[in-house]
Amino acid sequence: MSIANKNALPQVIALKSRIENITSKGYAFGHQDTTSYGIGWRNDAINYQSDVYSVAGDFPLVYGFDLGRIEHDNSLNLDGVPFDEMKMLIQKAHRDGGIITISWHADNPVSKGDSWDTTLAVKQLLDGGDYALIYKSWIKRIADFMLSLKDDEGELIPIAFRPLHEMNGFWFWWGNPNCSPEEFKALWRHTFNLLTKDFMASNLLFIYAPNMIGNAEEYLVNYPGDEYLDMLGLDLYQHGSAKEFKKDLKKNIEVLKQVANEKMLPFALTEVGLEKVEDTNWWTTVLDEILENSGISWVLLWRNHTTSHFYVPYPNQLSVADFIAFKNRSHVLFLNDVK
Ligand code: BMA
Repeated sequence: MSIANKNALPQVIALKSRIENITSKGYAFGHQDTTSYGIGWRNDAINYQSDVYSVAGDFPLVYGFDLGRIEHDNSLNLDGVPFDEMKMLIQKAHRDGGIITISWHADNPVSKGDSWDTTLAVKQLLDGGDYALIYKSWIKRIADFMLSLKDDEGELIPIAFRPLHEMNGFWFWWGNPNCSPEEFKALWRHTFNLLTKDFMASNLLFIYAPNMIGNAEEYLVNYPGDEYLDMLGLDLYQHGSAKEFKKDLKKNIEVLKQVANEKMLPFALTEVGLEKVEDTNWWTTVLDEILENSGISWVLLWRNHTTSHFYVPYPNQLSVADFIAFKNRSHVLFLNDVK
């Protein structure tokens, strides 16, 4: 078993093998910000909850969090989650046996706009660039947070980190029209080196995760090299019909699997969903129909923000019954399935 960071801790190696072994039983269910907030509630440090738990009586096996705005040393992330609370929720999820994955919707270091501010930036963040020192200080804050994530014995919690995601999309400043593939690769390697060498963040697995692609060649356009990552991801949302989505999902998983087999890496659907889930049987007839036996390690559904922006059911939502049926399938793994 090899890890890109040669100084990675044993628990990171264990995490990678755990991620690989999940596929012998099925795939894990994941949800972004699941214990931070949901529809009509926010974590209050008294009641530990999740819409997934309210609806299905079990927690996800994969817990997604996001570090956007930690780069400014803010106390809240871009979606209003306090970082000190996030740390506690990560510790709790880890204590319970969950897998933690973290993304980073980084602000634009040049314009100081958000991730979606596509002011050209990437070249200036590399060594010698006008914003290299600023970027380095931002990565230091990422490393400091990662290195503060410790379990009850004081050991570092292993994290599956998914920075600079959806780089083949036009919407983020690190996305393809806003930097060339070569610049992107340089930024990824630079970020990896800063985290693992300069700042010694030894508890990270690195996930490379483009958005929807058409073939393996496209998937690899921004691929920074085998020595710089540990796992492959892919983000894909349903924007049109179920029929179209199923076709795309099937095709994208085939490509992901093909690349993963060649590179001998585990793979996951790192963001998936149908906003508002207005399809009563979406879980069993759309999602799991394609994911069963697909070889993915997990599927992560995006966050439950408001009644017009959510991806998993909350009590009385129209897909609740089907979500429970989905959860009860033996190959769909929630937290209690691994206890
Ligand atoms: C997007 C939306 C945004 C959010 C961002 C980071 O997909 O949910 O509202 O700020 O993810 O979580």
